[in-house]
Amino acid sequence: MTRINEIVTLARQGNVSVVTLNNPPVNALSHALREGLLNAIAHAGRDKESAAIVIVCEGQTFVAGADITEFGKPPKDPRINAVISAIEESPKPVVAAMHGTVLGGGLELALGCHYRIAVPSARFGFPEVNLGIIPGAGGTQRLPRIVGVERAIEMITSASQISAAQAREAGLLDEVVLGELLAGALAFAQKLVTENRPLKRVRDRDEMLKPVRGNTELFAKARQSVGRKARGLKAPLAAIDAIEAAVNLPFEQALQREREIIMAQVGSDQSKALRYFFFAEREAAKIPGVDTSNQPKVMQAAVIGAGTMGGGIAMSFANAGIAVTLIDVSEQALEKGIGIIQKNYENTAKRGGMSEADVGKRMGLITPSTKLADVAGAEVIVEAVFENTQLKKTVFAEIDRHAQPGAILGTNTSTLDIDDIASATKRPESVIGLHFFSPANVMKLLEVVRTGKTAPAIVARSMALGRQMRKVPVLVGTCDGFVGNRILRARSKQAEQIIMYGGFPHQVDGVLQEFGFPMGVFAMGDMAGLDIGWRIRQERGLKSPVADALCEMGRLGQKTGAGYYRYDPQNPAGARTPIVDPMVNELIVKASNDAGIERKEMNNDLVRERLLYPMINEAAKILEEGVALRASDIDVIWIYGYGWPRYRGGPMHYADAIGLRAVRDRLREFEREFGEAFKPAALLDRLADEDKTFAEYTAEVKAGAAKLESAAA
Ligand code: T1G
Repeated sequence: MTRINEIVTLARQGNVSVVTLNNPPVNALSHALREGLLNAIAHAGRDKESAAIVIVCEGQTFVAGADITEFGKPPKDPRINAVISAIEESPKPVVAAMHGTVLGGGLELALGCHYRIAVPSARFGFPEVNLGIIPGAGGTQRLPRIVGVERAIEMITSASQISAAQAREAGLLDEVVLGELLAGALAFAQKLVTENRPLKRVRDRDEMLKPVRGNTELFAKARQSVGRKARGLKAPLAAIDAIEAAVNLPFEQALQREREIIMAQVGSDQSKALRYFFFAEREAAKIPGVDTSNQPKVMQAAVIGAGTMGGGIAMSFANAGIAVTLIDVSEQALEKGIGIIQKNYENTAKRGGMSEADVGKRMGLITPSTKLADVAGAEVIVEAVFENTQLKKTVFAEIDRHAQPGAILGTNTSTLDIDDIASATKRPESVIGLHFFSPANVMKLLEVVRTGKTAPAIVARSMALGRQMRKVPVLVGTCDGFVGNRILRARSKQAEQIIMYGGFPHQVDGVLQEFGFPMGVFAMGDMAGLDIGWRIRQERGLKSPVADALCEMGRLGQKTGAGYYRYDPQNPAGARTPIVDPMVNELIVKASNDAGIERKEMNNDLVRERLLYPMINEAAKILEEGVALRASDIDVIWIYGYGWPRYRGGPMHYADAIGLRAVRDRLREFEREFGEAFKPAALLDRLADEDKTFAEYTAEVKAGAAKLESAAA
């Protein structure tokens, strides 16, 4: 065996050279890997005893793409394309032997090989658009030559993965290896040599392109449907440009076109934001001083309350293969809750999202009960009863009596004081907020809310449980509204102010949708039901002139056919599509007059800044209070829980991109004109004065914590 460099080795077994890549954790195509691979191919090429070459990887996966940490830095030779050309031009057949998740540059590398084989569990895909770029090493050129243009467009613009069986069926794989991968690869390579099989260069294939050459309609249609789904993300449309070039231009020219497109994208705001988010999402799982990785898997859970949230949470447990007891003291409510769960699963099966057998299996994991004592066998209990402190305390006192020692006692409250709820037990250190988002079986975000008393072990197990449930758990501290809702409240307050001072609901919602949110504030209020906010305002003695007036008129939103907007079941654009109602705008103008407010027209930029800057300001307060560990955690919460467009990175990344001084100065202008509510947070002021970013502040805090930790060690 020859060690080419620290992560690439070369060995020969009989007359087959084996190049082994070992760049943990995901064999990313770093500079060292590219260099090592290129040298290994050259080395094997010169070896007279070698008649074929196999490329295989150590670790969890074959190459999972380019090294994202190298983006934005000066590129180093050899580039990926040079390595792939060397493989493609090899006088000996090169076989990619794959396992794990073969993604992006990894799949491009395989497409540069003459043959591709994999184990049955391997998965294949081009996730580049999730990073705001297109495949940049020939993926848009070679993939359509094998799987066809339409399938290539679908795979690259959706970033979806396909299985080994699907890849075999699509012609992407020459063989699925049932036994040990390397042994299968050696036998396959041997066969190529013995049968003197041709060196199939993908770039030479044209049979899948010829039929669509010049077919502009196909691409126009693709742009239309992809454009609709992309909602402002640019990369999927750019990918269609590159694939169209593959069809209509000579290979090298089209490859150059692909290169030009990706080089322009790498420096784009969208790609910077998406790459930031890629690492932010992974960082959120890491809690200083708490080991969340080696935690035991949860086998048995219990959920209390079979309402909308309780039912969705029980489904999330079952979807992750965790047995769950769904408890509701009311037999009727339990029956209704179980019925809704069954219906949800059956609807998913009808849409082909799961098999009938899966429906049975998931339902089999959910055990209904009316007895609170049945929490006894659960390692985690999630209380999801009506949002009332006294009721929750009664439930927690009961849970405390029956739950096993060490059980996680979770509450799904979104507004109430968790310390107060925990005080109803003798083990407040076991109590934690597990704040799911509606619909809980769909939404990925899980706000894990620790109190001052929550034990680190409960935090660690709750974070691990979140990942086991295939959620994105983010750890936050307690405060009114935690992180997500507290920032949401800042935006909702401004939205109400804007319509009182000159704007209208459709303008506010239009600005947010233009920005990339799936839905605006007022349309979302109508969807959730305006009575929820109305009840909370009445409980807290708060007023909202327009919203209160609408509720008093019975306009509670979609469920009553009218709220801020009107809804028409016959509407060709859809029964849930908001229709602007002049009556509501009149009501708003009257409310302003009654409040003695002089209305002024507002342009969209002003509306956008008045909605988003107070959010950033509230987030800065959350950060300085330590309720969020990192600025990036706030971004993960808003992207996974509140529809902030991923390609804008989240409110904190967005603020850093604008510049904190500009945000702070604008807030000061608003403070002078609209009052104290816009007063910049102390942290925002400091960072603006020091010309720093929230990301730098987070790095400072992290370094400070590490220093303390090592001093304590
Ligand atoms: N580059 C650098 N680091 C990476 C990485 C990558 N491509 N992929 C993962 N990591 C790090 C990650 O930050 C984490 O680090 C650790 O590996 C484990 O990741 C030319 C230009 C492969 C499915 O987009 O989707 O190729 O937090 O926690 O859940 O056309 O990682 O431990 O310090 O996610 O087992 C295209 C991205 C690149 C794939 C594994 N490829 N990765 O999931 O582990 S662009 C991607 C993933 C490209 C070409 C273009 C997942 C995974 P840390 P993890 P996992």
